[in-house]
Amino acid sequence: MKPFNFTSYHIACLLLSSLVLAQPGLGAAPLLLQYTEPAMEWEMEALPIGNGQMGAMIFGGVQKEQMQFNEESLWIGDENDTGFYQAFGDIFVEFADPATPPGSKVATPADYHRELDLERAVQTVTYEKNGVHYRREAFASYPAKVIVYRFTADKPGALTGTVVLTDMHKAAIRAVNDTLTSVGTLPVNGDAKKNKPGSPDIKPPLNFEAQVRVLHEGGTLQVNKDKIVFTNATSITLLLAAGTDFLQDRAQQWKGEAPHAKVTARLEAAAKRSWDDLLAEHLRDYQNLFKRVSLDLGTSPVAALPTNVRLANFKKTKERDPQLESLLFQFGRYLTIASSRQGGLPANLQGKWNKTNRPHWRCDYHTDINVEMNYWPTDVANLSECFEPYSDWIESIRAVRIADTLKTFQKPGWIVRGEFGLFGGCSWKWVPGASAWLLQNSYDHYRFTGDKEYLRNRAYPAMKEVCDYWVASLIAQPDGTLVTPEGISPEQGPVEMGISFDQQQVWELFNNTIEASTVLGVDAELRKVLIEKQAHLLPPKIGKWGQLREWMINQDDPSNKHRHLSHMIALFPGRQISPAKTPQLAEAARVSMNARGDVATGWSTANKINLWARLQDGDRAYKLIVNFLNLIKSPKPSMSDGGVYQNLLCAHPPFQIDGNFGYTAGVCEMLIQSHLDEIHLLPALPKVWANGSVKGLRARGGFTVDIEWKDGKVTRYHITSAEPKEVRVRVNGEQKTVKAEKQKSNSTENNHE
Ligand code: FUC
Repeated sequence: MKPFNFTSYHIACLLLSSLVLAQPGLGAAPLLLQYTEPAMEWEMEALPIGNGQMGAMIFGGVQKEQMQFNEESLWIGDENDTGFYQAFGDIFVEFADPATPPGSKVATPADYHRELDLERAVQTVTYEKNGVHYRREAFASYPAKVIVYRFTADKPGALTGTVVLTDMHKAAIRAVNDTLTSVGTLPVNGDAKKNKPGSPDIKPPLNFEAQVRVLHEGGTLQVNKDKIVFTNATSITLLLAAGTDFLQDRAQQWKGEAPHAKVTARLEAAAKRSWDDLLAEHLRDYQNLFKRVSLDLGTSPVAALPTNVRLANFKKTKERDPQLESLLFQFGRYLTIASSRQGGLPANLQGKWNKTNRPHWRCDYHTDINVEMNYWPTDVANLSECFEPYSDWIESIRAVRIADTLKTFQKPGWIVRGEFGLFGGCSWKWVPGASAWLLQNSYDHYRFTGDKEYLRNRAYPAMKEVCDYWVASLIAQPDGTLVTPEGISPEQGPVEMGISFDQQQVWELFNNTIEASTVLGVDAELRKVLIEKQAHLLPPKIGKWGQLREWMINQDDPSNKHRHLSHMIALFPGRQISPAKTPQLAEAARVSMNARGDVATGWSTANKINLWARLQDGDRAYKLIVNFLNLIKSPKPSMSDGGVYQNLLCAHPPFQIDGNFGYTAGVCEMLIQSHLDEIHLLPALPKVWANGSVKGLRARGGFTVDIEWKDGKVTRYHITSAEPKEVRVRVNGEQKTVKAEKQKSNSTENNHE
């Protein structure tokens, strides 16, 4: 480990921040991930930018910059098989070292600084070399659908080098004038042939294209074979656009317009605009979403230090770094905006970032917790627009799943396997309860937004289909109890009837569908059937050692430390079990959680934050936050000890983004809960968060909530909604009905003391 070289920048920051007492609201440092060295390693050190449609990981190398990039629809796979999310390519910018004055050593860069600013979604690298100050800035624009990367120097003509585009599928690279282009076709899916020899290609191959436009101020450009050389420029700006002919429409065989025209149009439009104009548009778009929520858990004297240093400090000393806790919370929101935007595809196992064509676990949409966890924070953290890609994707795959379920099980409705792809193809084991879990997210989105059209046209029809599967599949016991057919409790234990995971998923699904049909005033007959079935479902059981049973037959082993907690769905994200309504079952859940322990993979640690929050045990939830802030220094896969890398990406290990989203959801769950038809403020506040504030969180029923607290008690809260309406609030141990005021931009009235 190289000794950390304190630069003047850091000493100044340390002095400044040490003047600030660790009091909330005083001198909150900017939301920066910052480093004093380039990234050497993709997974643990490079920094992500994204606009939903594209993602990029940037290394910040001085002599040679690397930007690895993805386009969200570049998948192999089809309706038969999950396939794999693919890597697209890399852009390299190799600088020719300005002639080093004779006799002088080749200067290394001084004052190197690399940062990702979460408030602007801009990545910046600065350093000084041979008396010249260099600056790079990159962002991914959702409105312009391009990635923009500018390199500048404070000495005219200081930039000479080569721009290289590479392609991960060996597509030919063309260099013409100021543009590099890669064009190629993906095979449909090698796996379908392997898994189901002779299976027909359910869809035609995918065509893809990327273009990089090189703009420059000063100096010259020239083509050199398949590269572009820039000489004595004062600035260069790269514009990247990429696309495929994917169309999210099975009836069109998932095939839309060829990518060339739309990729070219994006670059042409962006090339006509100034850097300032593109940046201003990007900031307006991004900050409209990101700035809705602020979180202040206190300040840290070390907030100005490099992020990797802070993480290492924390791992060694366990000295609280409140601004690291809130930085990681906001990083989850940043990643949601960067990986899931309207008109695009949902965040997969790695969001939109993937460096290989055979990624871990296919970089797909695993259905037995991972893709669901990706969307746990979206509504509560006030990013409801970012849920749309998830909803669009579910809508697009229903027909594929219905056909496969009918063919395989001769049952109506639909279920899925554990591995799940873009086109509805799936692989690995069947997980019958998982399709209901996918739709728990879908219904919860309605509960937050109150959008009846979405409920009527999207969520409810899919929920009814999956209800059809379970009504046709439940097995009546002699005493009339309804149990689910043989299934697995993801991902361990025997195949059994009546496993808790399935029973709880069915209970939630029926409960939500009954509620939805009432809200919509439809399907009274179906509602009656579901009410009757729900009442006869095998309920959660308490076992011999006081635990919440995971199986109907198999005995739970108190020494079982499995990362999955599939029998806890009813506690979170479900609402069948709660301390308020089912105290005995909640206590049994606590016993099971204690038995499972606190060491787990990244996403499992994040899941446990949410579960302990639902048990209203803030100190225990915080213990898992401490565990999640565990700096992991190796991408070597581990099925037990997770945390985060120095770039704050979740380490399963390897990299898996669901833990980032699960962490953000968990912090929200500690501060506000609204699943039981009331808004509970600070339901799981740890002692260490004695003083703080949060603004802009959402509660089910369409409410926006601000909370301030001191010495562990709510001192002020403010609830607004689209239209003024009453709402039940639980605050400081007291239940009351208050009036939420109409949402205004800077409303200060109606603060409750
Ligand atoms: C499930 C989990 C694994 C991993 C994979 C993507 O199989 O059990 O830990 O997260 O999904």
